[in-house]
Amino acid sequence: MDKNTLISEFQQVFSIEASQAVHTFFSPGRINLIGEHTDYNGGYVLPCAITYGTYGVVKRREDRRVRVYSKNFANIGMIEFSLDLLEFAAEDNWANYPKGMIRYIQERYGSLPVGFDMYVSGNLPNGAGLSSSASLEMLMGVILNEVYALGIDRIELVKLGQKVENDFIGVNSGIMDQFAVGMGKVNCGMFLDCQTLEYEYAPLDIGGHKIIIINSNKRRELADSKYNERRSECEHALRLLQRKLDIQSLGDLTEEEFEANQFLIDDDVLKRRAKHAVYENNRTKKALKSLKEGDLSTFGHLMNESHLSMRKDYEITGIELDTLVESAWAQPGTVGARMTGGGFGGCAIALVDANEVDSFITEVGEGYKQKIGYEADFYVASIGDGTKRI
Ligand code: GAF
Repeated sequence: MDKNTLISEFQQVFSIEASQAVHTFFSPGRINLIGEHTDYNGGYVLPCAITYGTYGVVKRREDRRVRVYSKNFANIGMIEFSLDLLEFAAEDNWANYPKGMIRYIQERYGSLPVGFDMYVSGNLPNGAGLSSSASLEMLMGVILNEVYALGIDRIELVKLGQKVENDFIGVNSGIMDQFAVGMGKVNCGMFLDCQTLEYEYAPLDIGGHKIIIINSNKRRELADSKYNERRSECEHALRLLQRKLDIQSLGDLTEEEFEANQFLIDDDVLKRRAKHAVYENNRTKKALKSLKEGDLSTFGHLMNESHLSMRKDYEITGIELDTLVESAWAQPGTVGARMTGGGFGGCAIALVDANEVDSFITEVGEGYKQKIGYEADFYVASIGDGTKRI
């Protein structure tokens, strides 16, 4: 998106003269290569930031008002509130994400001296599971940090973003999305230990391959409540295992330890949820190794196993994502494919030979339309940096 266009849209919406200085920022979305529903289980994830995301233009005000406007929610119009009254309000819709971030930053780092006007415009498909909400949270966090020179460490901002999601919005998500959005690095995956927050960047040497993002366009109905349900199922399974094992999280278990102790979980559903978490965690470690060794074929195989586990044991895929992924597997040139993100709709990703991308899109697209009745959208992913000033 062109910076000058963004600035002139901002000036128009807020009736601000062209001569006044403004600040512009970009915050990405994310895909997760592997390591799904492992973050809140104390495990590993391997996401990357993408070059689609959310742009923000900001100007400080002289009073304590905040006015925010999103081009993507133009129907909602301008939303206005005070720095001194930052409560969740359903009618404020998307603005609750920045509002929550302002609130927690003020609670921890002191009151901001003045409010601001902010124009937001994004090119991430909404509700597609590419973390448009984490993108907004981190956008707001980085803007406040830089425009008000607060000097907050980036990882602290990531944690505050998660707190907004958990405590302000009410989704018990882990830390992966805010971390990927805030810490992204061009052409790199991020291997993160969600228990210790130790991480390393893993260069994505995928040779003549592309990562294709496929949006199922299936609305993520009830996704938040089902997400919270999966999380509590894992916590329940953990408590049952802890009656005998000295572990902090499911992420502490090897596959063998799980198999030897799974009898402690006397419920089939809980057992399958825990099995996914344990096996997915170990797959993520193997995936990092294969990436480092340039062994894409093993990497692709792990992606496929990850999807199967989410279909069978975690039960979060659904007919739309299964149709996309199974059709992706059948295409020549596909190295691996899986759903990405929280599930219950949203996106899949596929690692595809660059020469086969066009036919991949045609074949998978047509098959999907025929079976599901509406279209999927395809994007060729570029892996970019985390939230930054532009
Ligand atoms: C969502 C959550 F926000 C993440 O924390 C993570 O749990 C993911 O689903 C599943 O891996 O994106």
